[in-house]
Amino acid sequence: MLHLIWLALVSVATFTTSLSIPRNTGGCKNSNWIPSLIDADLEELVTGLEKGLFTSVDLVNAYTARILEVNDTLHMVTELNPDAVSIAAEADDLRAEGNVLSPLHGIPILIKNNIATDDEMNNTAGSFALLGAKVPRDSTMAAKLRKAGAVILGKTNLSQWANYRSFNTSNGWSAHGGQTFGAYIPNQDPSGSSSGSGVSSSLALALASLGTETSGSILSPADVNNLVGIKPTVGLTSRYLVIPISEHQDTVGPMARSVKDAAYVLQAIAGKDDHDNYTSAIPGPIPDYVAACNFNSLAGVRIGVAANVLEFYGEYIDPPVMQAFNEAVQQIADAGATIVDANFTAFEEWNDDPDGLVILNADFKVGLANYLSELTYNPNGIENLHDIRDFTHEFPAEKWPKRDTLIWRSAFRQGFNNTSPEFWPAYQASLFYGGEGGILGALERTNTSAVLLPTQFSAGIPALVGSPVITVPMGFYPANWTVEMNDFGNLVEAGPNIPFGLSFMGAKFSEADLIGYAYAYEQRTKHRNDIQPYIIPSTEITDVMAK
Ligand SMILES: *[C@@H]1O[C@H](CO)[C@@H](O)[C@H](O)[C@H]1NC(C)=O
Ligand SMILES: *[C@@H]1O[C@H](CO)[C@@H](O)[C@H](O)[C@H]1NC(C)=O
Ligand SMILES: *[C@@H]1O[C@H](CO)[C@@H](O)[C@H](O)[C@H]1NC(C)=O
Ligand SMILES: *[C@@H]1O[C@H](CO)[C@@H](O)[C@H](O)[C@H]1NC(C)=O
Ligand SMILES: *[C@@H]1O[C@H](CO)[C@@H](O)[C@H](O)[C@H]1NC(C)=O
Ligand SMILES: *[C@@H]1O[C@H](CO)[C@@H](O)[C@H](O)[C@H]1NC(C)=O
Ligand SMILES: *[C@@H]1O[C@H](CO)[C@@H](O)[C@H](O)[C@H]1NC(C)=O
Ligand SMILES: CC(=O)N[C@H]1CO[C@H](CO)[C@@H](O)[C@@H]1O
Ligand SMILES: CC(=O)N[C@H]1CO[C@H](CO)[C@@H](O)[C@@H]1O
Repeated sequence: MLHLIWLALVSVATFTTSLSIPRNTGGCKNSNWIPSLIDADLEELVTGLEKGLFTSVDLVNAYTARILEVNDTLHMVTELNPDAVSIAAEADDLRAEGNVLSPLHGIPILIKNNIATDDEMNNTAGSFALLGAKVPRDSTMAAKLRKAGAVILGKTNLSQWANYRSFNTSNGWSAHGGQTFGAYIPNQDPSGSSSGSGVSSSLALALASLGTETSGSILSPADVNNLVGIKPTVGLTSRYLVIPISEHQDTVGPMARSVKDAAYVLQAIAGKDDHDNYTSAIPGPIPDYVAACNFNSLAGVRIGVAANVLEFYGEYIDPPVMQAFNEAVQQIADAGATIVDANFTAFEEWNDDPDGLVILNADFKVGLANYLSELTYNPNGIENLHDIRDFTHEFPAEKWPKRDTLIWRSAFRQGFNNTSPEFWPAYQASLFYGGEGGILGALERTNTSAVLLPTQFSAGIPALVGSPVITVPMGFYPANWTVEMNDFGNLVEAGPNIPFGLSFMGAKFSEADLIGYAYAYEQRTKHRNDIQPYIIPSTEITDVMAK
């Protein structure tokens, strides 16, 4: 098993048949058809709401019951929003008056527990240090969801501090939320750091969820939880009042069961924000991401394969992944695309560079202090990384030293932060590996519109330049695949039935194009339907409807 440790501890995982549950195929929908939640897409829910077949309150109650069915096993949601039912009732009232704010109106969404809300819910990044802290207002992400009429149903568990704490821990573990597990094999490594968002979306515990990514934290949990994940261009979605790792690399994006649902969510959250000046780089109006979902969008397009990255990993690429990838490339060619090599010319150089954490270390110290300075109530008086380290070492539930804080030590040992002159050359090197020597150079030189890789290899390079990536389910590990544990020894990292995805990497702000290609591939393959989780909540909308 190849262990890829990007900044967001990506672990590779794994499949097979298991139970075969009948799925809604879309056939025989009579006019009062109520979809099964694991299969329901946004448009089906909206149809049901419009026809009055069920209400947003019903949706909140159904999804909540589903969460409670599996929370003891999977620990994917850390807090439910105590106001969710009343928010849904308001959405129902507005709809009854003909006032529908957006396609997400009245639709429950879960958000990662590093995206702040100005309500009863805590925003902790999984640390007890921030339990009870208050923010001055909603994060821009939460505000945009509310403005779209969505119901923020709860907060999802994550790898603590978005995985920026320990070199030896487990994906999906936080002191405050416990250990999240994936649903495709018992004790599955959910990957991270948007672990709870991944598990929750896959089991339809909400329509979709928001995750955050610094390097792999949306893509990797989407990969192993059988999901579509969109890692947007840094700056397309505001990070205001999101607990940061790196202003240069952090981004917030949707994790959903289909490309179109993810597109709807991205539509609601993308856009400029005075509180995050990286959003000022957005070129022009936000495109119509939903309209970009076009079955024919691969026709006549040049698509690259980062062949030298595949060669670099060589025998470490698991045969089921390589086989599925080769099939995917063929299907994309069959859909009308021209396939060419689009190599990342500095890939080996990047891999050999020992300075992998310099940018993040530098950004984290400053960004974290900025976030903490925004708090209007700070119960433990935590102002900076030193305070957090001290708190973590002294507070038993933080499980130190079993869960180490060695990433922070590396940040302290690096004497400078992102305001110092030393930062600049390191940042330029990083931009070179990701840009000219990475994805941006590859796109430019080969005149391609997107570059493909198996998702487990796709996060690191685009992270360096903040360029977008979309992952779509591509396959799963077979029944005879050997079970392997993670290094920490508590999670099944590889084994039968574990899904994996295909990534489309593009130029900055090319999300609409990537969504088109991803949709064209998804609609031709529908690999999400190939496998079932071993645990599926059973509550459906009809179970909670007032009789
Ligand atoms: C937030 O944390 C506080 C302190 O532990 C707790 O009392 C409160 O119930 C939490 N909020 C929610 C919505 O769980
Ligand atoms: C945002 O502000 C920072 C600090 O003032 C600056 O370094 C950066 O270039 C700005 N970014 C954009 C996209 O304007
Ligand atoms: C790049 O590819 C597009 C088709 O995707 C084509 O129309 C265009 O002429 C090509 N440009 C160059 C410089 O080859
Ligand atoms: C890309 O890399 C592969 C593997 O190293 C190599 O065989 C191929 O020739 C390269 N393609 C181009 C166009 O340079
Ligand atoms: C960043 O570094 C500068 C220069 O060394 C220092 O003055 C500043 O306090 C540091 N900021 C943080 C948040 O550590
Ligand atoms: C697993 O099964 C596949 C065919 O289904 C076979 O090609 C492969 O050799 C088997 N692997 C092991 C480790 O038994
Ligand atoms: C990681 O932690 C586990 C559990 O504490 C331990 O068994 C293992 O030896 C550690 N690995 C390393 C490389 O420190
Ligand atoms: C925190 C929380 O909501 N936990 C719930 C998990 O599910 C069980 C039922 O199985 C509830 O009793 C817990 O309250
Ligand atoms: C809401 C919820 O499910 N919270 C759970 C998170 O995980 C811990 C254990 O790790 C449970 O005790 C909580 O109930």
